[in-house]
Amino acid sequence: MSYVDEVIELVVKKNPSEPEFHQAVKEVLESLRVVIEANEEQYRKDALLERLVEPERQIKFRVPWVDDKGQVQVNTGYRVQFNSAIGPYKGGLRLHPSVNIGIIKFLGFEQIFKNSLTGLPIGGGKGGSDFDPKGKSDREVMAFCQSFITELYRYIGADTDVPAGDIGTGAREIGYMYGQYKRLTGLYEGVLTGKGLSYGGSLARTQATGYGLLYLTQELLKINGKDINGMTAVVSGSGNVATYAMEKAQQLGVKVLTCSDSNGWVYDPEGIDVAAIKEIKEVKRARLTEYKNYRPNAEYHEGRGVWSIKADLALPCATQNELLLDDAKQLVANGVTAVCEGANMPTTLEATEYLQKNGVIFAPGKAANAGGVATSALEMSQNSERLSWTFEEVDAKLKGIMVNITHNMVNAAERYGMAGNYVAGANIAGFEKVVNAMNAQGIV
Ligand code: NDP
Ligand code: 2IT
Repeated sequence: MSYVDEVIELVVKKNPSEPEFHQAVKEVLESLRVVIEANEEQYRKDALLERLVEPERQIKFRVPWVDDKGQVQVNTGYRVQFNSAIGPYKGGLRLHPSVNIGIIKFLGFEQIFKNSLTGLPIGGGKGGSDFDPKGKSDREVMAFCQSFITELYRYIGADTDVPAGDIGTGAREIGYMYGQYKRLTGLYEGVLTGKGLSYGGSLARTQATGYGLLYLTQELLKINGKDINGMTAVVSGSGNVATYAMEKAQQLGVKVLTCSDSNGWVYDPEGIDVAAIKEIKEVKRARLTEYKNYRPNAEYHEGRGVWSIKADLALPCATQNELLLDDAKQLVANGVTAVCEGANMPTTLEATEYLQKNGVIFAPGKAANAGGVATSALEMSQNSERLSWTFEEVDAKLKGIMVNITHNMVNAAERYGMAGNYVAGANIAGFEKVVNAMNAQGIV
């Protein structure tokens, strides 16, 4: 059996009931097959892949807090410190009822290669909890965040592990976590990113993932001889990534037709009103059903359905496995040009394969959504030098990073005879630096 197949089998056997982690490992290792086979003997001897798929450390803890009725609630907290070969662990904290160790491991594994692709010195990690911020009062969210950090604070730090936002963790949650970290340690340091601008946050971090997604999409289309200006797009999600993806898309001359939340989706043939989405989601923390109050001509549908609308671009920006094989077939039938992932692993393996086989330009999340973590690393730099850069400076750096990632991904695929396969390109480009650093640092 080949080394790649052996390690995939090992991962499934050692980590049963973690299907998302299996999926992430399969996607990466399958696409690295050529690279690994070229070095198989040495990698096998060094157990390189076994080390790569085993997190350096996994922390799991109890998070008790008191709700507004005086009832004690108990959640589970996680932090997976996956790989520190190229820098301190870096990655977000997801707060969603679906969170379990397999989800955090898939996200942490992806994060290793994504962070490497940014070209910045950050290792891979991820954390979170099965806590659901939806419908909770600010006090309840604060009680949870304080309890979460009261355990996690001993494992994180500006030079060891720097968490940030993800699903369910935005500026409010980061603020409460930062306050508690500072209270417990007495340190005013850049231990979290995505902070508010008044206490060490970076301009453009809020916009970074969505804007970065569009910078990469624009560049990738250009490389393929196409102009993004004048295209149409279908977007899923209506959170941080989706909102700023829609905003930048519109700035680049794209008409955005849809967005969604976990209850339903809107179709606005005149183009989504991003200011309305911001008010509904960021200010009111309400549901998309409200969108019709702002745009009476738009349609609201329960359930899922954004991929049924004909468009040039599909930008999944909500969650994992939200674009399935049938959706891919529908997109292809509707003549989609490109699918670029704002979310982490939103497209299933079968759907990805179908899109690639049918000539759709497909940009994987670990490249396409790397703008968020890249700008987090820029926030770390600003915190270290105790200075803050202007919006224009950060945005220009973000754009440069995304353009670089695009070319590195395209070139890596070509180098290994897989031109146009950007999944392979991103994985190869991300893998090379990490492996180089792991080899240089010996068996650790
Ligand atoms: P938010 O919490 O701001 O928004 C998430 C959006 O996705 C909401 O519209 C939410 O709907 C929807 N959603 C979440 N879970 C589900 C689900 N199970 N089914 C259907 N819809 C769902 O998160 P972000 O925008 O920050 O994150 C979105 C994706 O982007 C995630 O995959 C995340 O890992 C990834 N990402 C985020 C980065 C960041 O900087 N924030 C950076 C890189 C990637 P509802 O409100 O109804 O739950
Ligand atoms: O998936 C991701 O890259 C993020 N949620 C952002 C991580 C970060 O550290 O900014």
